[in-house]
Parts: sequence; structure tokens; C-alpha cells
Amino acid sequence: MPPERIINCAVTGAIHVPSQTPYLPITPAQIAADAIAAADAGAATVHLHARHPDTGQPSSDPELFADFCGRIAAQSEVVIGITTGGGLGMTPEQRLAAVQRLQPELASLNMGSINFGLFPMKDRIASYQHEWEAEYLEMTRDFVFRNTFRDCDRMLRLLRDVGTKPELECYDIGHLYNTAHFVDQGLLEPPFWFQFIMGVLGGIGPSVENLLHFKTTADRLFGSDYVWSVLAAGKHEMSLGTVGAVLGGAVRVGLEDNLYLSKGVLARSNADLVAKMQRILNELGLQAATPAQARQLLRLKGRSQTRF
Ligand code: KMH
Ligand code: ZN
Repeated sequence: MPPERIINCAVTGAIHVPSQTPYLPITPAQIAADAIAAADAGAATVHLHARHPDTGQPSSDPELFADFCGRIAAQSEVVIGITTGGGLGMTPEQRLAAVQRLQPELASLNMGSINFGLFPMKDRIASYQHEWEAEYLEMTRDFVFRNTFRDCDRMLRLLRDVGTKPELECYDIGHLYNTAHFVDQGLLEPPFWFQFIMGVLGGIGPSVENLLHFKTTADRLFGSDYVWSVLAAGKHEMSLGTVGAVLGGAVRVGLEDNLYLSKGVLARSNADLVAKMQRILNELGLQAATPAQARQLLRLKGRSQTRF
């Protein structure tokens, strides 16, 4: 097995709220600077959401995405991936708008509808900076993250039309079977690029056994036609990411999924988290893949084919 592992950095996301940490990048300039620093620290790919520059609220405004994608592209070779998960409560149209406009090399694609419970985080926030934050977390008690077969079908067709590789976000084993359905429909080309996600309340829990369940199921369904990455939300980010790397997978780290560098110590940047994973890989005799190696492994269309 080659020693290179893709480190994918999820820079800001739509899960955490600004009151949880002063280090969450919010404005396009902050998101771009953090993404570039993460790439310099060893990330081959970055996964990007936008936030309203004044309030930090998740935003689907393509202008914001265009702003930070342009800044990153001007300074870094890193592979840029754009979310189609967006922020909680956005419509499928809103979630697709930035990908439609910018036609990135990668975009996330969430492979099934799930409950998405962020409300337990409320117990750990002493005071709020912005009005929207408490309600955003609270409403997830009754929120379904919608990704119906029709939604996925539509998104897959759009991504195929613009040559963007889907990063298949799977929060449970059933999502692998949903993916197999779309492979049968001819809507996906190998290598299929999977994110095995553990630890979102509503999806499968974080454990080595569940990671192996993902992998053995994907082996059965997709043979050697797939490439995979581990996303373990919260405190399991580094440990299960390491297990994944040892097994041959890529690793996702970043402030979208985890705010802490170690117990009780906030990560001061995304680069902090990338650098830690890079150190772990090196200790294990592995190394971080370059953006060029990631492009080759995932068979991406290349930066020149994007609109930024
Ligand atoms: N927030 C992660 C658990 C997306 O952006 O499409 C999954 C994610 C989804 O990154
Ligand atoms: Zn995301």
C-alpha cells in the first residue's frame, strides 16, 4: 500500500456556532487564509462552507464562495471542494447554487436523509454572541436533514454535468446501499469517493467496529472501485482518523467537525489540526498526499476546469 494519505480539511462548516470558539473562520478572507494555511500544513483538499460575514450564520450566497475560492486558488494548489449540504434548513436549490456557478473539482453529496441533532451542544455554551445561534441548535430537535432519492439524483446529475466529483457523505451503512443504487443507475463513475462519517447524532456512532462495518460493506458493494476517508466528529477525530489511515484511508480533520486540538484545548486554527494529523502520519511511517497526488488518486478534472 503506498504511504500517501489525503488529509482533507473541513474549514468552517455549518455545525458549530461562533460562540463556541473565537477561532472559527467566518469572513471570506478568514476562510481563505485558514484554508491556505491548512494546505501549507499538509492538507491536499479543503471542504468549504460560507458564513455571513457579520453574523457567522451559514450562508448559501455564491458570491461568498466565489470570493474565498478565488483567494485560495490565487495562492494554493490545494483541491477545493464545496459543500452541497449547506446549512441546516437550506433548500436543495440554495445548496447547489455555488457548485453550479463555480464548478469545483469536488463537492460533497449527502447520501441519505437523517436526523441531525446539534442541540446537545447548547449545554456547553455559556453565552451567545449572536441571536440566531441558540435557535439554530435548538431547532435540530425536530429537524430532518433532507436528502431524498430525488434530491440525490438531481444533485448527482448536476455534478456530472459540470464535471465535479461527488464526495459521498455517508452517515450510516444504509447510505452505502443508496450509493450502490445510484451506481446501478449509471450516475457515478469510479473511483467512488466516500466519506465514512461517524459521530453525528442521528447517524452511526464513532467506533472501530463501525468503521470496519463501513469498509467491509463498501468492499462487498464496490470492490476496488472506491477510495475512502474517515470523518469522526468531535473528540474521535484524531483517533479514528488514525485507524482509518492505518487501514489505508484518507482522513478529514478541521473545525467543521471538531474544535479541540486535545482535551480542553481549543485548536487555534485549522492548520493546527492538519499539522497534528501530519505528525501522526509521519510517526506511523505514512505521509500526507500532495494536491497533485490527490487529483490523480481521485481522478479529478483539474483546477483549470473550474470557474475560479
Ligand atoms: N458536516 C459534516 C458532518 C456537507 O457539507 O455536505 C458533513 C458535511 C456535509 O460536511
Ligand atoms: Zn460540510
